Parts: sequence; structure tokens; C-alpha cells
Amino acid sequence: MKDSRRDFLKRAGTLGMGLTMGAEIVFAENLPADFPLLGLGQPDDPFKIIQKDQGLSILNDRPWNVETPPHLLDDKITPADKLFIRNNGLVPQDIKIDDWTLTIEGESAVTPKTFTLQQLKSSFKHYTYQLTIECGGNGRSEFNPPAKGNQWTTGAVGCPSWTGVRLRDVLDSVGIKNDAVYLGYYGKDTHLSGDPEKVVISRGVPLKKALDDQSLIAWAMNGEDIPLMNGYPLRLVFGGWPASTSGKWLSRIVIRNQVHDGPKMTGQSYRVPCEPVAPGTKVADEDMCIIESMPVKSLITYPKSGAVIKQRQSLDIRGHAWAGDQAVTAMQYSIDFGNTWHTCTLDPPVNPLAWQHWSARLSFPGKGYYEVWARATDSNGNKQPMIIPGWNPRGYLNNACHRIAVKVT
Ligand SMILES: Nc1nc2c(c(=O)[nH]1)N[C@H]1C(S)=C(S)[C@@H](COP(=O)(O)O)O[C@H]1N2
Ligand SMILES: [Mo]
Repeated sequence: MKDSRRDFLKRAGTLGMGLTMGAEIVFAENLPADFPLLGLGQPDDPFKIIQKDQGLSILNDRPWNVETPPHLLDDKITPADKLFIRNNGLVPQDIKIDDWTLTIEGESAVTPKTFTLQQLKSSFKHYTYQLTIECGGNGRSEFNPPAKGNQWTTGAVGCPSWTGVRLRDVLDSVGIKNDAVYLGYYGKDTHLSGDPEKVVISRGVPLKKALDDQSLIAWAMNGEDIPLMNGYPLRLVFGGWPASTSGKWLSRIVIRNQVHDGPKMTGQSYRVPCEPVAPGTKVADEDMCIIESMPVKSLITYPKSGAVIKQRQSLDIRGHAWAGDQAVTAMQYSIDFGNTWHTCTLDPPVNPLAWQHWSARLSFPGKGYYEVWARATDSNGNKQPMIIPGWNPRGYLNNACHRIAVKVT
């Protein structure tokens, strides 16, 4: 392991305490996990601790929940320091890369196996795909009545390039029994209570999604180690599905003969009413359905909202669009609050489940305040709603059109 990585892990170990001390904590081994020390002075720069761009927004630091403003998602391939963080627990500490293992088991596994990272890398073919991951709760802040949970605006999404092995190849080497229907993951993060027995989150996907070409067990992001906050050293990546299915700090996969029932798979978590409900309705658990493929959505990543341009100047806008398991087939913009729509140039995805780039050159009829709205259409003909889509108790799946303000002077 590189020295800088080791130092970082050490620092990340104390970060849960909220402060770094500016000096080595000599008897650190005597402290319970996450013991809140007093500290000597200024807290460390949180962006250094999480290794993210200073322009990201920290919604919460215990656990870390950090989102990316749209103009910082302008890159075609999301850089490591601009990928959002959604943690449900505390980041694992003192990761020893040589000791890291992945176990595949469960009632529908034929011969359970444990792989070291090295064995995983040397036993199976490597694949690299750009895959879009988006938190199911992205956009939650717009729902009314408000939904509890992280108040994400638009930034819990990204599309880095991931390298690893196909989940399918690994599952095949273990053997999948005929009754297998679902897969569940377990990671090495710690529950907020500090109780090592408590599982933070254990979600999964139906076997069909698990066996897709692009379903990866990944150890690299953009050609480097996955950042600690994003799952170092190993994670699942299921493009186009709620990112909560993409288990981080991956240590165990279970092949199940029933729908996986780990923490945050059941009840109201990552589920929406099977039938639409009026805003504010209480919905019984049995009337909630698991979110699968995410809905069609897009972002305007350039310019930043609030752009000022001169009259008669044209404005080049651009961004990305994605549509869960589908492709995006059309992209449009409006400058008159959705009354008329104009076609954008839309690129195909570099591979299935990667976001697609779009651009347009537009001009404005006169001086004043405008909003540019962007709207994507998926291969099933579904369009993004202009305003908030169907309300649901936990505030998932907000795929409303993204808007930016422009002033023409
Ligand atoms: N082990 C583990 N895996 C996890 C989580 C977690 O808290 N622990 N959070 C999930 C959720 S809800 C999301 S949205 C994604 C976020 O991935 P990122 O932090 O790399 O952006 O990771 C998922 N995988
Ligand atoms: Mo999430």
C-alpha cells in the first residue's frame, strides 16, 4: 500500500471523531471507536479528509453525505474528487489490502468460495465500463410535504469509469443453484452505533441484473484505487439502478433463493408506493415496491446557473442524460418555461449504462431573465416531468427537469 494511502487511512480513522488533533494521538489504541476527543484548535479541512473538491456540498459528516453541484459534473468521466458520497455508517478503518477477502455464499450458492483481492484479479477477465450511479434519494429536497433523509438537490449522481471483474463470472465459478433469485451484499463499514455486530446496509439486486455484462465487482475507478469514501478497496457497481445496490467496502455476497432481506431492503427503504398516492399519504409496507431501474434524467452542467450574457450573443449549453437500464433517445431544451422545446445534439453512450452527453447552441429574443430547462426522453418514450414527479413517503426518484437561470443584458 502506498504511504500516502496509509497516512490517509490513519487520518480517516480519526476523522469520525470530528477533528484531527494536529499531532499523533499516542494512546489511540485505548480509545473506543469514534470517541470524541477535545482537540487542540482548528478542525482539519473536511475536504482534505474526504479527498473531495472544495466545491462539493457537505450535507452531513456523520455519516458523510456529500453532493456535487451541477457545474462540477461537467466532465464526461466524473473525476474521483467530484463523485458524491453517500455513507450510511462509518468508513472502515485500517484496511489491510493483502488481507481483504470476498466471500460468495448463501443458500443458493453451489460451492461457497472466498477470494483474496489478488485471486479475484488473476482468476477472471477484467472489464472497464463507465457506469452511472445515482442515489435513489437524489432530488429529495424538492418534495412537498418534505421527506425525511438527506436533502439532496441534484448532485448525488456521477459516472466514473470502473474496472473490475464481471459479477457473473465470479458467480458462475461458485455455481448458482436453480432456485436462485436474488443477490445481497455485505460491506466492512461500521454501524453508527459502533456496534460491530450491526449491519449498516445490505441490499442487492435480482439475479437477472446481477448477471448483466456491465455488473461489476470493481477495484478501480478512473484507473486508480477506488477512493476510500467510495468503497476502497472493492465494491459492486450496478449502473442505472439506485446506487444503494452498489455495495461499498465489499466483503461478502449472498446468493439468495428469496428476495434479499438485509437492512434497508425491507419496509419503506428504497421503496415507493406500488400505485401512485396523494402527497402526504402514509403507505403500508406491503404496498411499497422495491426501486429497480432509475428513471430518465439529465443535468445542465454548463453554464452554471446565474450566467450573464450579452444580447445577441449565443450561448452554448451542455450536460449529460441517463435513463436507468434504458438509453436516452432524445434531448430537448426550453427557454420559455416548457411552452416550446428545441432539439439538442445527443451522443450515444460509450457503453450501455453510461450517461450520454448533449449540447445545444441557443439564443434569446431580448434582454431579461430566462430559465433554461432541459428534458430527456428514454427509449420507452418516457420524458422527464417539468416539475416534481409523483410524491412518495421517502422522497425517491425525483427526475424533474433540471433548470438554470440566465440573465441577458
Ligand atoms: N457498504 C456500504 N455500501 C453502500 C452504502 C453504505 O453506506 N455502505 N451506501 C449506498 C448508497 S445509499 C449509495 S447512494 C451509494 C453511494 O456510492 P458513493 O458514496 O460511492 O457515491 O453507495 C451504496 N453502497
Ligand atoms: Mo443512496
